[in-house]
Amino acid sequence: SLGERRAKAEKMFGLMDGFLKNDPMSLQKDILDHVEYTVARSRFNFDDFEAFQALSHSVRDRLIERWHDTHQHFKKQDPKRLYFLSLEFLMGRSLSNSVINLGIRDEYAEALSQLGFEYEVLAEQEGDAALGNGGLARLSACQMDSLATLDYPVWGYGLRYQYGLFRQVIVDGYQHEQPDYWLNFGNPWEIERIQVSYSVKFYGMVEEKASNGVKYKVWTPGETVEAVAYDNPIPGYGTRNAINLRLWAAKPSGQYDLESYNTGDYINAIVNRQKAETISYVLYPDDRSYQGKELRLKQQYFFVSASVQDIIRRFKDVHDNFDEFPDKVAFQINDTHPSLAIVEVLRVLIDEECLDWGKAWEIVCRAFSFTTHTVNTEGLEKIPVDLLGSLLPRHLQIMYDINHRFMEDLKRKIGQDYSRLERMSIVEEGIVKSIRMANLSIICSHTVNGVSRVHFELLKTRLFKDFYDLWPQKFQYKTNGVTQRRWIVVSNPGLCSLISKWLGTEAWIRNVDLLAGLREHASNPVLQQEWRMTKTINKMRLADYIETSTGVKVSLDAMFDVQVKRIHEYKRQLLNILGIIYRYDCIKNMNKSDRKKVVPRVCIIGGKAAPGYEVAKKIIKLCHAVADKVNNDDDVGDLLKVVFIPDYNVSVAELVIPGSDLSQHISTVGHEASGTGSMKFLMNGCLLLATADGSTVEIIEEIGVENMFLVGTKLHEDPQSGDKPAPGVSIQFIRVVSMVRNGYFGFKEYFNSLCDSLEDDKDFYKLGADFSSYLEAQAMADRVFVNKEKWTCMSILSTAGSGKFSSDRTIEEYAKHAWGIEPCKCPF
Ligand code: GPV
Repeated sequence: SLGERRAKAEKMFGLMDGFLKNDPMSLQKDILDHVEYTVARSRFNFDDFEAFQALSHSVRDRLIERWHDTHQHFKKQDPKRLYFLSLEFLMGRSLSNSVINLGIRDEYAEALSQLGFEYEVLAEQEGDAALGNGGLARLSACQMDSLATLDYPVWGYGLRYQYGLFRQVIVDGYQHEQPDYWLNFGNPWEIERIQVSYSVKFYGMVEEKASNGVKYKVWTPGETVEAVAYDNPIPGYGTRNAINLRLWAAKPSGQYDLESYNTGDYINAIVNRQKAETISYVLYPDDRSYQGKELRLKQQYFFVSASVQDIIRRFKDVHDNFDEFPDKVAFQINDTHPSLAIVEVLRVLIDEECLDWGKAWEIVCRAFSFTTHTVNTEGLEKIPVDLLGSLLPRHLQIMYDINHRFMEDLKRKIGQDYSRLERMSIVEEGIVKSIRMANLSIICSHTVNGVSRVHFELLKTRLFKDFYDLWPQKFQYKTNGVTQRRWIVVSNPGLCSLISKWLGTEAWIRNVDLLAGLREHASNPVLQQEWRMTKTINKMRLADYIETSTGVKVSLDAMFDVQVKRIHEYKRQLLNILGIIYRYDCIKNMNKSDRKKVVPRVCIIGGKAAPGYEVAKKIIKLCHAVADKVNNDDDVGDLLKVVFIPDYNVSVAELVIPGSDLSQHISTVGHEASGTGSMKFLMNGCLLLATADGSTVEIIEEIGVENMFLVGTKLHEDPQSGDKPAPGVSIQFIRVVSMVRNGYFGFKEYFNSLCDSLEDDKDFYKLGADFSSYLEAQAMADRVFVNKEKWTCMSILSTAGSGKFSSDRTIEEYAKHAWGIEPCKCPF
């Protein structure tokens, strides 16, 4: 029997004395075994890539061991679990993160060096897992790291795209997109679970039937696709816990369409069947723009349906009714992308589990928590009713049912205020009748979360005011955070040991508030000296990378001034470039002795533009046009260099952030929900030049405005809010724009529309209004940079004040105030 076999297995396991061993000798043996049996190379002859593969497999074994134990433990304890649903996870590389979280980096490094390999060289062999676009997707990845580290019983769910975010290639200064077929060389970090699979239904029709006078709905699908699970262990730091990120891949269904086989067209029948796989092929690269594409909706439902089936199956393994469901299951939906999960749970409970509406509704409303990441209505997802009705006919009915009940209820509460009723409806009437996924998510969730304090204020007063007035208790915010494990320990080992040395402990890696202890040493010349040394080493690495990726040689004495993030008009990379043009123009107009006083700069910009976002692509081209002119001007030399780093991604960020002196976060006030890049720079002791937007407002509170360079008006003085007219546009602004317009950097026609968008009345993102203040902040940065003691002190205080911006803090807040989950720590 199964019981007997288990008892026997346990006894044998006892004899094998437990876990894999982590001393360098055992690690060496493991690596060589994987060279021979997994990679199938000779143990006397293998290259760096093969060594990387074997190394990864040996790490994977250790991950799997912990991951098994963690799941055994969760199963035994049966705590309330969190299910974190996101269509995007930007994980980047896994090797270094894993060995650090497992606490065996040094052991591996030693084992490898005895085999004649260098750990760092092998780590560089790994490609990025780029299953996401930008901030939203990297936030999920940081939060998974914190969830594992803090021992929470969690499952992450997502899609296993075969093509991640496109690779950006620059040709003649223009962006080109290339496919990222990231699975080409295998992926040692996933575990394929062919036996874990579910059927997902699409299209077809819904009929009403009745038995014994009870009416019910039957959905007969027109297409069925199989979802297969790929599990990705996520190790915590300083704990045995390793949680699971389950990603779904589409496979042709096991149910054959006999008809097409019988017609004799065997080949075509196979080809058609195979098309099912396209659902999970490719990540949509347009961050925050929704075009109502059928394939995107299919992806959303595919991932949601498989996840919900898996979650309900797990619940039913130990429960025979749904009374306890909301006490055992918490759903987190990352923006509205997974919000079909709400409707899917309702559908399963009503149509398949035969609960009545009232009971099902109560369960759903207690289970879901929703986080929104946007500040304006254009950022909200809408799905055309026609599309929904054809792909998911039963779900559309349920959405109408929810809306009907909600509208009736609302009328009783607020009376005949039709314009408010219209605004709050799930259904948007108009040329294209659509479903407002945010309204659906708010109505059906117990918690609506913002991602920073000012974002929360905007939600209450603008974006979701109608809903806030109705249900103030639903609205909360948890300021975003990032994980110090990836963004200091993995990517900046020099700073990591320096911090530990001065704090006298490594405890800050799990308890980041301890970084505040650096404050008392901020002016200590010994620490300052070591701090600068660490920065210089990181700048050398970055300078090498810049030279290999762009061909530009940069001076280490220059201030490395960095803006890296997705290219968006509201993020104002254009403001940065206009500032660079101003600086260039100033240098050109100086005499030789004045030039000696210029603080040398390397201006670094990086980021991808959505393939269809024309303006963003022009901004990239302008950056290159300016770089061409400036970098080849002998008058300028090392005083100013401009570089565009191609293909910005997580692993490039890990190199760029530690090596920068200054970083820019200059979105138009009121447009960045939070911003998380700033937090990574802050932790790494880079000074911020930023507008008081999103989470920067909270960063200022933590480090003090005197420790950064603030640009522009504060949010409460925002001219848009009515109390002050916009300040006039400066003469400098007019001059730099006209230089572009007149073809000073070439491509006159091409840049025309960019210049037009900066005209007074069209300058929606207020570049003109903020230009003077931007230049002042930049001038201030120059003045401080030459004062090494002051700059270093500010840098140390930046790191010291970054504690609040750890995703550990964010996750604790979610656990307490939104999810109601407790840690469930696996014994060592
Ligand atoms: I909506 N964000 C993103 O990366 N993609 C999106 O589609 C949407 C939002 C970002 C916000 O722009 C950032 O301000 C925020 O820090 C980040 O999400 C994480 O919350």
